[in-house]
Amino acid sequence: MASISAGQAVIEALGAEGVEYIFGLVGTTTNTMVTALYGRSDMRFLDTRHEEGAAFMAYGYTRASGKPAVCMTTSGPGSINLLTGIALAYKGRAPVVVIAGDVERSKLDRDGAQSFDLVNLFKPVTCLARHAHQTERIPQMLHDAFRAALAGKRGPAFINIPRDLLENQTIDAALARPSSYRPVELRMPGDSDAIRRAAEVLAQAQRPLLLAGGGVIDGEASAEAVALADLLGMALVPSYGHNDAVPNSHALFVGTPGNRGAPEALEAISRADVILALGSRLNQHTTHWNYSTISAKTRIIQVDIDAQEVGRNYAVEVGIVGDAKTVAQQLVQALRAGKQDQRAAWRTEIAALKARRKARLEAEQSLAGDPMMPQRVFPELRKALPADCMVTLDAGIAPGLTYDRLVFELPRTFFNYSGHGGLGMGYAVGLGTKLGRPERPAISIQGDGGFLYTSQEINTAVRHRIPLVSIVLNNSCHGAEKAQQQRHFDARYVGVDLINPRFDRLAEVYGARGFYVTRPQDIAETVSAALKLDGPSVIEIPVAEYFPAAAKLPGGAAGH
Ligand SMILES: Cc1ncc(C[n+]2csc(CCOP(=O)(O)OP(=O)(O)O)c2C)c(N)n1
Ligand SMILES: [Mg+2]
Repeated sequence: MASISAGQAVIEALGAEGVEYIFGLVGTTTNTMVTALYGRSDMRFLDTRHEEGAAFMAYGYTRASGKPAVCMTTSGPGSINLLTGIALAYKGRAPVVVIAGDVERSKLDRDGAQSFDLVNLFKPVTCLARHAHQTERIPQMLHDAFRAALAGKRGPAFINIPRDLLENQTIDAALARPSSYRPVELRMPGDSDAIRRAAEVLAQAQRPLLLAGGGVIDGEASAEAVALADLLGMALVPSYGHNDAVPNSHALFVGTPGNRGAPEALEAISRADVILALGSRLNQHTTHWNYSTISAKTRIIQVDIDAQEVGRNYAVEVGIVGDAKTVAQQLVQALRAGKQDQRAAWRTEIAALKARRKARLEAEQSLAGDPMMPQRVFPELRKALPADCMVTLDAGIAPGLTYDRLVFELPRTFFNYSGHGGLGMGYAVGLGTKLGRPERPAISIQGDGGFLYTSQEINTAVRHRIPLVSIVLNNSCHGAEKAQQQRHFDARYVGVDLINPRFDRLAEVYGARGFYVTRPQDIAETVSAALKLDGPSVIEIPVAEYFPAAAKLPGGAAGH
């Protein structure tokens, strides 16, 4: 058997997985691997200006494409800089495989230069975190990493490789097919008895509601969820953060719940007598984990690929372990056999909630103010964004208005902080989504606070020609926190007011296109023009401060 350099063997193993990009930043410990990419056209080192940007881009790439992503970074601080983004991938169920170079084995555990216990640092935010000890086992460890990253509800995996295992070392060149070391199709049906009991509960329901969670997106179950809702006249509500789980134009779609969502969706949830939580863990923002939104009398059927999630936050009437698509198909089949009630009264109620939401959002078109109220931006965005446009949100109060205001028709078009809550992820995650799905238009929406966290990645976007349209809603403050200080701390403002550069000019300095829009009537046209460019652009829109009436105390249910 021919031998190849160990660094090359790592790259070949990634090639066998169909990896297109390795997101990272160079360092001495990874040069054995990175240089093996020289001259390759099927795989590119996507070098960022900070490792955090690499982790965020990897997250965006895998969430948009559904394919695993890879990060490669060097020992100590280089890999530590990934942590925030990898924690996001952990919360967002994203298969990101991290390959970290480490100092040589003889220098480990001696407080040496750039030497830290990376495996233990990454353990709480990964599904697998391991240290390589033997050159020959490196391919096997990579297989373990991909298997762990893609199993169950998915997540990041971390492999730490001391540099002496790679330098001047060779390895057997034999390549394994992914299907030989990990399942490539994970379709797990629900237990037939549980399906029968769930179908009985659903058939008896008067006001059934389908809560479509992240498992509907990852399990590609949108069409099956809609078929089930159509069959039973179920209200369709995505769980918080997963607006793209079901088509928002559907007649039974109400809106997204949560503090940033539609009150009409919360009303639908509280009115439902049966909730089918499909691929949903009934997350905190959707439900508050109490009976303030969900009625204590409501019967809950929960479907999740991970048995650990079933019954975790609420007592369930029926718990089903299985993949969302297969279980939804099983339920449709079980229920088609019987005659289905059309639930005319419930359908009328759903239509009324929808109409109320529509009127509420349309009224925002007449909001006046200079600078404009941030809500005023959204009717204009609705005009400009194509149905397949991918939208990435940062944290912050103005970007958060998106949850209730933009329309999503296709899965894998909406990306946000996924329960991680880290400000500053929006821009680089948005860049990753565009690489993951280049045929779809992509925008990111962030505030002035969030944008400057990773704005240095405009340079990455320019160098790699990534045509992301980035919209900065500039209220010259950390608005979400200013709202808290105004409401709960007698407006004693500390650390919340900002003085910013002009973001459009910043973009131009980096070599990207910049736009500055002050009038609502210019927004749609500018966004449409920016979406036609073949390189990155930044659109700054000055907006007013906005203090929502319902801001909650820190540590309470409000989240941003
Ligand atoms: C990493 C991180 N640091 C701090 C916070 C707390 N935080 C949440 S929103 C916010 C302000 C966001 O400001 P900006 O991006 O300008 O958006 P705005 O709220 O003004 O619309 C801060 C500091 C956080 N969520 N994440
Ligand atoms: Mg702000």
